[in-house]
Amino acid sequence: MAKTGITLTRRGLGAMLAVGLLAGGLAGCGNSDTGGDDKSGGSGNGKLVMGFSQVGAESGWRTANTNSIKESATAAGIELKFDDAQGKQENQIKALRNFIQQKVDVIAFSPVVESGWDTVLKEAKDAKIPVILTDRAVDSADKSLYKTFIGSDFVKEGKLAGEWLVKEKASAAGPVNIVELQGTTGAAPANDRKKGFAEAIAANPNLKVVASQSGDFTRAGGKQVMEQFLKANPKIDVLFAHNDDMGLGALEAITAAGKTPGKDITIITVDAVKDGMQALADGKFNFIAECSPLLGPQLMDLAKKVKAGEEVPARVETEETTFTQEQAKAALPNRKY
Ligand code: GYE
Repeated sequence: MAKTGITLTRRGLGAMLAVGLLAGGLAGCGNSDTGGDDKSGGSGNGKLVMGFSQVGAESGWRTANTNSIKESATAAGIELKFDDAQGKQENQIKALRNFIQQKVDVIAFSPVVESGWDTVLKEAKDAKIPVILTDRAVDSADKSLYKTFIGSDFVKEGKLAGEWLVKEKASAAGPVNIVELQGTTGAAPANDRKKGFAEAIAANPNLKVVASQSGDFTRAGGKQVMEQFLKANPKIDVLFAHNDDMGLGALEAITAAGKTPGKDITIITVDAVKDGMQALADGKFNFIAECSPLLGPQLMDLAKKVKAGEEVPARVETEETTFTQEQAKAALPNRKY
């Protein structure tokens, strides 16, 4: 993915939140939180109207992301029509068509999978409604179908995870067997994290992925697939899970199989949500590559710029770091999500 654009900083988030709270509380929760029912375009009160289609509620990351978007919309004085697609692309397409019909000012969405968006994006373009991609990318060849993309570099996250493992297992004499819990099939973070990790571990021929399957980014999925991995593979040395939640689900399967997570099996995950950081601090995980869900403030800022016809960078990248067990212990008391 192109590396142009600016870096997201979290400066200003506190101030924006404070303004939002003073302005009358947080946006409500619920499946289809459609704000006003005005169908004639605009909010009728001068506010910018944003239609936002969320993937679902599959993980701690997603919950933090939804909260960030709702809180930042309130803080920025943006009317938010929020739709939860419950993990289904068809629901997202329906939601986008609804937003087009309602003539919202800006559409933002986090595409559940990468492919299959051209038709509906073209419909938005024809209706002159700008689209901002958040968190996950689409594979459309026509880049004019959306204004900008804000989110993380998932290939880099996979690479950071793999590079840590290469160092950790540098002195391993024999084969190191790795199992991989992939995210949702076809999702950008699943495709890209797999790719980055594979590229990094190629540096040590001892490191071998012996099984790789989707756990759909959920705890239940992670637990179930890890159970299968454990049954089918007598020697598992490492688990790479594409997010914390699948890693947390896998912990149960590993313990139930009589193994000690973090010792018998080295566990690497992505995200760094609170529960993941706790597992890392407790010695059950070994390493986390961070992925920030706090995209709301920057998204609202971009929406205002896009609406005003201002130029925006093609890609706005989030700031990320990595955590070892010691670093997780230090960071945990101040972890907000
Ligand atoms: O890592 C995972 C969530 O798209 C970056 O989706 C996001 C991913 C995140 O379900 O926990």
